[in-house]
Amino acid sequence: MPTEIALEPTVRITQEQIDFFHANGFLSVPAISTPEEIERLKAIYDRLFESKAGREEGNQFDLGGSDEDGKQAVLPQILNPKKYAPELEEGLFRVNAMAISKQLLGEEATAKGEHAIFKPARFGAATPWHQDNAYWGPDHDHCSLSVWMPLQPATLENGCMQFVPGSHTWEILPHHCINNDPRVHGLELDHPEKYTAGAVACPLPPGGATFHLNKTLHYAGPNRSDIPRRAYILGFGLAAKKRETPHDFYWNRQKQTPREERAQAFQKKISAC
Ligand SMILES: O=C(O)CCC(=O)C(=O)O
Repeated sequence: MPTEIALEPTVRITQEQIDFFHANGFLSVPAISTPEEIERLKAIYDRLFESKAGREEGNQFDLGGSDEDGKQAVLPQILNPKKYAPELEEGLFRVNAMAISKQLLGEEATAKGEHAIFKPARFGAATPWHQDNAYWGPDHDHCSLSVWMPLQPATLENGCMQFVPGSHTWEILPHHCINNDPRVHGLELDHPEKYTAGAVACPLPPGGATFHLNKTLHYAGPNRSDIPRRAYILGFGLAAKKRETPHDFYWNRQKQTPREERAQAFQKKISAC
């Protein structure tokens, strides 16, 4: 039997980059992968979206629209893509993302889930301004980050990431479902114009990555280009801490999404087997 050789990280960030991250709540790194790996990931990524992997389970859905069957999604998302393509477990991107996350958060940081957000050419919608923490359970405090890696150049035209420097130190701000439609899973910050004046855009080459904290305000524009915009996102974090008083994330209680209905129907189906 051949012995598998574990990949070693190929990137280490400097103290200056670590300080920048903690001062601003985000960091841009030019390469965590290789062109060969990006080509391999792109083929898997396209296969998963085209085959609607995870849809029945509620893990593939339209983050930005009402998510009806047969309607083209404006912001297709897959949660936990590696469940549908175990070959995604392997890769330098993952090893480098983890190593840099440990430099930023500490050695105790562990993997906290992953997802993929696709913006079809000339069609993909904006991902509105939000804080990731606004999606999560209200009874814990989190210290985590997301590693956002594009599989083609990420530009202002196709929807690169944009961040508000320093917003990671703010409270979790009020959000609502996109278009105030409770069928839409995606969240949008209330009155973004009040908070986003100093936003910074982070264009990247394929296989580069941005790192941002759980309260950093961020946005990615619509895809107005002729090429699809593919992003793969890995989460890392420390253990969440139970709060004495839970947050009131009323925006999540108002949701009634087809994604959740599919997830519940799927659970019922498998528990009946
Ligand atoms: O890919 C996008 O359009 C947005 C990604 C995002 O919001 C995130 O990674 O937290």
